[in-house]
Amino acid sequence: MTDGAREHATSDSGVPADTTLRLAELLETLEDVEEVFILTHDNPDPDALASAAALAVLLGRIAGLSTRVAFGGIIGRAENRSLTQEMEIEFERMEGLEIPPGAAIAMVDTQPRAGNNALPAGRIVSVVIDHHPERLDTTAVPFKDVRTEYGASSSMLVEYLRAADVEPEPWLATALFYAIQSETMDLGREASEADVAASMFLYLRSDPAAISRIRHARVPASYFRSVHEALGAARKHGSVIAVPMGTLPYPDMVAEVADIFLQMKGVAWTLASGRYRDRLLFSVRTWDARAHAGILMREAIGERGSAGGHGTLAGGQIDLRGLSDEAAEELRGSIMDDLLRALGVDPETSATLIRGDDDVES
Ligand SMILES: [Mn+2]
Repeated sequence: MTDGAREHATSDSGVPADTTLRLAELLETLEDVEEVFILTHDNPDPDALASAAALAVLLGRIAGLSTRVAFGGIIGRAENRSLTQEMEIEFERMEGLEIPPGAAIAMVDTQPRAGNNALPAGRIVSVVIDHHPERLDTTAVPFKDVRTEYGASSSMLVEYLRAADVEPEPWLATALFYAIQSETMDLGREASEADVAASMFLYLRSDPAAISRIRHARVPASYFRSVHEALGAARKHGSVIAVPMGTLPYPDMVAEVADIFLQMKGVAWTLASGRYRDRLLFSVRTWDARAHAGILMREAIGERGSAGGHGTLAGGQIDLRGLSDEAAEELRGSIMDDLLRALGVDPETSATLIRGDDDVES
């Protein structure tokens, strides 16, 4: 093999050729910066946590930059709490936190003004690395890498690590691997070849026992209370299941509920809603790979709140401050009905899930 051929083989091993260029651009953007404040979305999921950590490790190792990683909201889901316990990085909560005026801000798995992050108004963002559709406010960001064809932001970060020759330690490989699997339903949902390549690379470097501890994390009793409530509240409208929940133990529960019912035979879509503190939360899931769940959610929520997502999964939220409980309940009902109508089913015609009429099919 000639030197040239070897060079080509190395640069071609699962990392797009332009990653080196992107990496150089990223470093150039942060050239005169000493501290980078990495912000991800509220109530972060594994993809948000792992990609934020990966960016911190990358910038620390190749540019000697000091970094801080933060998020708004809380980490609720048991698997995600267990994940952070396996990670050797400190996550800070944005509540009561001020971003140092001199720090550059990098956002991962979210974008400025996406409505799902705690970016203070008026703060300029230097870096965006994300796989959600590009937002208007991202246009002005000096370094933006938005790739909607990727199933996970974590897969993008893996390419940066590989291009920079930064070998991820087992805890980081574990976090990134788990993030990609959880975000893509084990590479079955909106996963690209890049997500598969990143997973292969990571699995060899991960700690399988840690992955097991995360996947099989113990859940609190409140989880079962919520599942019990959800089973009773679920209504089946043809192939759509709608689950109006009351108060949630933590914000992610609304997505967990939507996931649970998607497992049911004959179900194409699931919608769940519930309340956490002063927020009304919505979650939608579908098996339809050609669907536009993000657009569906954004249209249903409209100006009343914020929403976003991908083709097959999306979320939305509305600030309930100033609304009475009755008004909040009415608002929730009308948005759930709008979502059902948008999916072509009648909100008025439904069956309960437990002891329903159509649960006898094999
Ligand atoms: Mn993501």
